[in-house]
Amino acid sequence: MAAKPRLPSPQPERQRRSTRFRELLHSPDLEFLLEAHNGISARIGEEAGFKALWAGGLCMSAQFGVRDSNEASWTQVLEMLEFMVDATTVPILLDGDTGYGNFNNVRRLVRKLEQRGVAAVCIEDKLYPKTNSFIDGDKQQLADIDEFCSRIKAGKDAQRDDDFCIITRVEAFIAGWGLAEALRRAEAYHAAGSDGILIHSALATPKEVLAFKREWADRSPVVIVPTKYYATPTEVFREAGFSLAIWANHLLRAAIPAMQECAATLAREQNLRSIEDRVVPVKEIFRLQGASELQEAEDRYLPRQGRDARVVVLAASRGSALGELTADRPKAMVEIRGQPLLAHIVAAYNAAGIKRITVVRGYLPAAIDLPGLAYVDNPDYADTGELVSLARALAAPDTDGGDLYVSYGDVIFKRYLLDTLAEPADDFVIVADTDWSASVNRERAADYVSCTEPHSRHAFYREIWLTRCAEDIAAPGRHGEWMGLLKVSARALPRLRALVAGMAADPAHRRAKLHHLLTELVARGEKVRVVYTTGHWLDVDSLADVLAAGRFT
Ligand code: SPV
Ligand code: MG
Repeated sequence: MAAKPRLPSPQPERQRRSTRFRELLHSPDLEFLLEAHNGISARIGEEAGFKALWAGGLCMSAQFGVRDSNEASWTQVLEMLEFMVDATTVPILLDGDTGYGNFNNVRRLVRKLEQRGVAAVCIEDKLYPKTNSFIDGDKQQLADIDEFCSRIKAGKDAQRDDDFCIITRVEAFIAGWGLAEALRRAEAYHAAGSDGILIHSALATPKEVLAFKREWADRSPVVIVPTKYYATPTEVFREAGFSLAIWANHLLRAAIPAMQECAATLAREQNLRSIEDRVVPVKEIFRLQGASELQEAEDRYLPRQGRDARVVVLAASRGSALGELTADRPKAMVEIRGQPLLAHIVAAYNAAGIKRITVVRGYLPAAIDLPGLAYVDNPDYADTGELVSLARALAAPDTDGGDLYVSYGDVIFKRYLLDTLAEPADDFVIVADTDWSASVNRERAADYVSCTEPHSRHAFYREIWLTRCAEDIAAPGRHGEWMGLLKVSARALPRLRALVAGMAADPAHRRAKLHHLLTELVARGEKVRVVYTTGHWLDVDSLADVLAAGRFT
């Protein structure tokens, strides 16, 4: 079963990782560390149940694509460790190579590791730059014992957390020296303050490490890396009393043939079919990254406006007054400044972070084909009004989820008007243009509003409510012109749906417009909040409007 996604440890850990590492080091049982070389492999290792991880130099340099010869700088290693620490909760033992220099480099390393939450470091008694132990091991030069002890002492003096461990790695067997040299070095490192000895061997049998452990006994914990003597039963290590066994490179070695095979197959077959069943679905990557935690956090922290909001754009009518311009396309697709009207409307919503948009089509539906939109058709557009189109849209699942914005397909507006609509938390909100005189002399009908009070500076702090919306409201009751923008809260959406469906089913409302709906809402006791603004919108009804829209900036 898939593990629960988890944010890299936002809660305080019960115990410091350094303390847990020290406990593992001193536990009477043989404990296991798995290699990890980046954040995702570290998380995979922890999920598999490893109580601690080995940030190995070989695999970390390999994942960077460089050699295990200090080609990656120690700060690059540190950067990667930070990701690994963030991706996990278990202690990480860094393979710190030789300590990246002398005593001074080691003490700075220790401080930095503590700051980044790394539990422990292992340093080996060779010279900088190091070479991997399995490459010409016997040609490798060991560090001077006293000089290496100065690295250990400086590291121990530098640590601020008493539980931070410095493991010292004895390379005497690797370099072709015998048991006596290994013991002499281990003794000196122990005296210098080392917390445990990693005894390394490149033999195919555990002969050397077992001989060391017999002589060393329990002076301090002993760590092994059985890469070459892999065939040895684990029971042998347990009986010998080793403290930690490190599986030092196996995640990367497992990944390499999988990647090689995948790459070769894709290069050969030039399609994904045969590979799909052999790779994890991308959702497994998301899980390992903790993507669902981020989604929950977005719900907690991000402003809701726009994220779940839906839009219905009513674009069913032809717009006959535009003549030839709408012979082959509906009005919503007439171009203004090189873009269909509808594209301007979509852009305004998108700019406000709203992307779930359903367009109701009627006249020449195939001509409305902008990408990324949902479409609902009203085939009866020619003898029905906007209310029926809205009813069709509200019956579609796309309009469910968050607040709903209703817009006309021939009204363009400045994006800030959406913020104006979004701000009040009321169930129904409309914007009304106080400069209604701009429409008075035009031939088309306008939707006027009558409100609880007219616009005035004194009304700035007061909430204004709709009392009626109609084409025939005369002055002085005419307080503004409705711009055709309506916001309905997610809470009120079921009520709107029921009302619209009921009205649309009534033949008396077959040609009803949206102002009928607004007036009906008020008649039913719903409060429709009115926000007064001035200008910054344009409805496109005539050729003169098309020209004016071209100048709309
Ligand atoms: C590593 O994993 O980087 C080690 C172990 O140091 S070994 O490769 O065996 O040297
Ligand atoms: Mg190494």
